[in-house]
Amino acid sequence: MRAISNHLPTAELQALDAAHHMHPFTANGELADKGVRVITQAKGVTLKDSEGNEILDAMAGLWCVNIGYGRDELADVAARQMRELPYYNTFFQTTHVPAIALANKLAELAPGDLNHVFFAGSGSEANDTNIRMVRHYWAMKGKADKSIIISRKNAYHGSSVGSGSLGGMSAMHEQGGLPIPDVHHINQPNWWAEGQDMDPEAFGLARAQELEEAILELGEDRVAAFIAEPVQGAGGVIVPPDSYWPEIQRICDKYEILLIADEVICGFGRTGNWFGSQTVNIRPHIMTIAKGLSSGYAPIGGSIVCDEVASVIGGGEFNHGYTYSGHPVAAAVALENLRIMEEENVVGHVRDVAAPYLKQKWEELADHPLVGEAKIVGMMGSIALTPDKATRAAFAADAGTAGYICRERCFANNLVMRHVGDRMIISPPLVITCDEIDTLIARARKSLDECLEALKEQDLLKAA
Ligand code: PXG
Repeated sequence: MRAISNHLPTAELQALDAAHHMHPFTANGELADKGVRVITQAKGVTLKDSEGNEILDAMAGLWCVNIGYGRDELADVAARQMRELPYYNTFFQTTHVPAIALANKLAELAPGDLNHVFFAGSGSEANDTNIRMVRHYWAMKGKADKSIIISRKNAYHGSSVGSGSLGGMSAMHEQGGLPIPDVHHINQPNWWAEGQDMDPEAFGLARAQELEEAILELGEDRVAAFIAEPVQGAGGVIVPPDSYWPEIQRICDKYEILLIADEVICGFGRTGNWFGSQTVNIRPHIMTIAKGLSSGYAPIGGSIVCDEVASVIGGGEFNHGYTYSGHPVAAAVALENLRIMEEENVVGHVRDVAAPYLKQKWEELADHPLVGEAKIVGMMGSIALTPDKATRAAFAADAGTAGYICRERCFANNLVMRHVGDRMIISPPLVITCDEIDTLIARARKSLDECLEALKEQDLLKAA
């Protein structure tokens, strides 16, 4: 077989991809007809494709390349670690230096008494760990009936059987027999889509109080934990009203429910603090981490666990773990990523420079005729497309029709901005400069203009 490389013509790479590669969350037949985009290289915030296009990646890959592409330090550390100790496990009373060092570093960075780390290979695996860990915790305390985990509709916690069950994506639950038993979903704090004529703060409070209602209905002695993203990411960057999180914290405290903050997107600087929990001011017992932990350079995730839960779990054998828990190469890469973030004060850059500048420019997009609200926390933002701002109307066409048109215009204008239904979302690398933010906004605005024209031409600018 001929070597497959960047040098093959795009059409040939597309045909080979279509023949043998099954893509995640993709209608593979349709994609094969359309032709997949082949990304060949990347540097800073810019991707290059096989046609030579230079594309500003306003999604940081899949919300993960926080320090930007092309950092040689990470490549060097990975090569060094592979030579020294490419693999060893952390089962059977063994450990290695990268896992020791990374666990110590995470305990130092994490707030409060979140001092213990259980490693996984991804966010999905880490949330599977969390399901078993919180249930086992209560069983160890003699309360085995406390096994229900409350989550939220439209949450994303991963794609494995367990984490996909925690998530509240109905399209995922429709396939493969999800959810597993003893997972309960309450409504999300999405004021734009679901707040009707309520004031946002009153709505935020009402949605938080659904947690209390659920606990009372299910029985306090049955509920183990509540899991949520500080700011929902894959659900469309849904920023909760300020009233939401203090009420959730109050309810978790009152009923002794473990609080799991899924920091897979919000963690490692995305919201302007090391963790989203600090931004929304909550005190989780467990934080799920992945993505920005290694800036996506190596697959690694984990659970950062508080003293109390770790001590109870440590009272016996926890029959759980992954071949790649604390993988030495991934751990070494993550450590180097965190070292760079500290040395270059990436979180400070977000807080003091990039996020305030992006916020100003992003919120100006709300002037656009197609844009209802523009929401942003740190470096994760969303805009709601609407045919009628005054009534916050949805489009008459199927949800996602307008969003898809907009996304296609973005790609044509060399910008990766995603759509979730008819919300457009961004989550750029944290190291993005103000000049690059200007480029991002200019391309977004041009794409919105073109999307508006296309919607008019296709007679789609109609309210439901
Ligand atoms: N929790 C959260 C909050 C996530 O965003 C996961 C867990 C699962 O992590 P892994 O590493 O198993 O993928 C995620 C992942 C999207 C998209 O379309 C988002 C994610 C993954 C894939 C697609 O926005 N987030």
